[in-house]
Amino acid sequence: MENYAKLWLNYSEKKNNKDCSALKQFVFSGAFTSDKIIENAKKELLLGIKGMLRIEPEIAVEGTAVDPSGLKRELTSGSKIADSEEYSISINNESINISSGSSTGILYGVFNILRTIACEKDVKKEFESGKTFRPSNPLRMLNHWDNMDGSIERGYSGKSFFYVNNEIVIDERTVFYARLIASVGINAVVINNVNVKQAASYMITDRYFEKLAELGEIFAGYGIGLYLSLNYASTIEIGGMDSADPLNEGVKAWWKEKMAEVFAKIPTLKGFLVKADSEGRPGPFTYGRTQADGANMLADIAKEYGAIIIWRCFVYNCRQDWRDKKTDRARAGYDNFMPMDGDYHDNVILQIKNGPMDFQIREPISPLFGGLKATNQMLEVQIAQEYTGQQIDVCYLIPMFKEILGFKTYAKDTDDTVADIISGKTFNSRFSGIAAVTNTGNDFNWTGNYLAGANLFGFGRLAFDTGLESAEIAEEFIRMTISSDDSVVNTIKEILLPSRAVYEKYTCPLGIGWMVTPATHYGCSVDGYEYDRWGTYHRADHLGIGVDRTDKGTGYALQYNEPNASIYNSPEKCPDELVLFFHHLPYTHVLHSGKTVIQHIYDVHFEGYDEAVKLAQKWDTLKGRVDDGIFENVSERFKRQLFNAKEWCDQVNSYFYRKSGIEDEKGREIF
Ligand code: GCV
Repeated sequence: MENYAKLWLNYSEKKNNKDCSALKQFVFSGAFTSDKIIENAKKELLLGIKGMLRIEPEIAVEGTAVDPSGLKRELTSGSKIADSEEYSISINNESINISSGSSTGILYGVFNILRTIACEKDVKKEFESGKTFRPSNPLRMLNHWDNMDGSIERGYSGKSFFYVNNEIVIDERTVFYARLIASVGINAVVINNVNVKQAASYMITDRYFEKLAELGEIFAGYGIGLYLSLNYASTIEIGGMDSADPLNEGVKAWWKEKMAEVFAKIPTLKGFLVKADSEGRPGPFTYGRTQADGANMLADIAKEYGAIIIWRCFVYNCRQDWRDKKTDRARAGYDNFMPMDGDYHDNVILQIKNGPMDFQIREPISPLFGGLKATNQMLEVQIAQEYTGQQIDVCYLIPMFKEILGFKTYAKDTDDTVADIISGKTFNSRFSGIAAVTNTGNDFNWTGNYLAGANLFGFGRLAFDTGLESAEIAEEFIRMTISSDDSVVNTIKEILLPSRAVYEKYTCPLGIGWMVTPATHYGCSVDGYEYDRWGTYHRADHLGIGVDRTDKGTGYALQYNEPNASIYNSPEKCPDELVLFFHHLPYTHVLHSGKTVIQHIYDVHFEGYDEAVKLAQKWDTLKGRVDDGIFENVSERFKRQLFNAKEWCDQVNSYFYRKSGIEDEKGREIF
């Protein structure tokens, strides 16, 4: 018996699939080489069909050409990763044909068919007239913040399954993980924390090469590229030099030699992720150089190996003085990265967090999306629920990601959205995509709360096809992972779909985040970050609340393209859900909703708690209708969520009642 749940790859028998006659013969065809990926695709198809339909299919493989590795080909010939991953499924005379220009496309076709069966849809009907699928985003990546001592920074589901005591562990779970994430379309994974310290700095030395090569092969067998987070100051920390200046010839020579060694020893390695000049990490600023200088130096050397440098834009002053109202952390990404737009070399991708602060449940979209016009860009979201309930509180994040992707950036004159930019469409960029800080660990169910699995599943599905709806994705997850009983499916959907809005209600009114316990980031502490150095303030006094980020304040609102800049700059035009992010307003200010700011704060906190109670009650109705282990796991989390929601409700309401002295119109109990 495995020590992990098989989640959506459980392949349990599907009794409702009546007509299976078309599912006995499969043909894999197209311009691909028959390689490890094809072998894995065949294995998966056999396993899935046998498990779900109790029949043994025949599989014919008709690959016709060479399929060199995607990234390398893209760097040398200008072709696109997403083109090669496209695949089609059709049915001819009782046989199902999956065709693609790459073996990865074939594997995705197999997972598509297995998903169709697992969701008990009629395969014949689905593919009768033939369908083609093309990933929306070239790079669909997971970022692990796993440390080599086995801990996970912001991990809420146990320890790392990659590392124990500074050693890399490779076992059955590793292979299952590769299958699990490939099945939802993930094609890239960074396996170590962006804060690269201690043993992790030695990943690029022969201490770890052998294991990394083995791990890279496993991932490559499922079309997944291996990436490492890099210590920017490696020249100093492991090279014994006294500089990490990107323009220093000695530093460049060290990296040249290092990368030659690393790529020779880990042939499947596709590139590096770098957090520099951020939260105490070293970077080019130390030497008076720009972020572009740092990224380009590494990228120029990595290019020879068909590799890319993903450079994070999370660069801000984390030693701020709360008394200083001019310095604004929200401005930092744009201020630090915009001036060099066009200077980043073509195998550099800037990885940009969805909001200008840090993964709050509600933030505006980073103005770098729409600002940058000549730079490869990638969106970074967080499915690890650091600020969104820590996999205790249920919070299905896909509706939030849909909003982010759909945001109109006005990057050109058209309606270009974030999705258009990161897919490569707006600027015809060569490298782009989406990354999520992942929510997995070695807990039996991988994600702590079983329902948090919907975020892992959903992130992959959405990254592959940004057109999918949140409800569709939730339904697939539930049917494949928990139950195919229609009434169970509907009940769980009714829990997942509103859960983000519920969480926002009891934690983050009108876009004012950060009223959270410092350091751990779980639980309410209204003033926890108010007099701290992190640049995260609500600025509440007895008259009002909010941060003035308009032209009269920090000027952040003006970093957006029009018409967004004018909308955010005006308290009348700014959408309610962000109004306190952009404006300092009196408690008596009347919102678009017709409520005052203070009444809104009271109402959403009471509602948020009440709605959380209703979600928990819905879950209670599933006793005996879902697996006992799943039922107990989620029930236990709901108990903690209700305690948390009640604390948030009472603390926030009491705090603002005491500050403002204004009574709740509805006379509810405030302390
Ligand atoms: C990996 C926030 C988190 C840190 C994280 C950092 C980042 O500050 O609290 O744990 O570090 O973001 O994204 O680099």
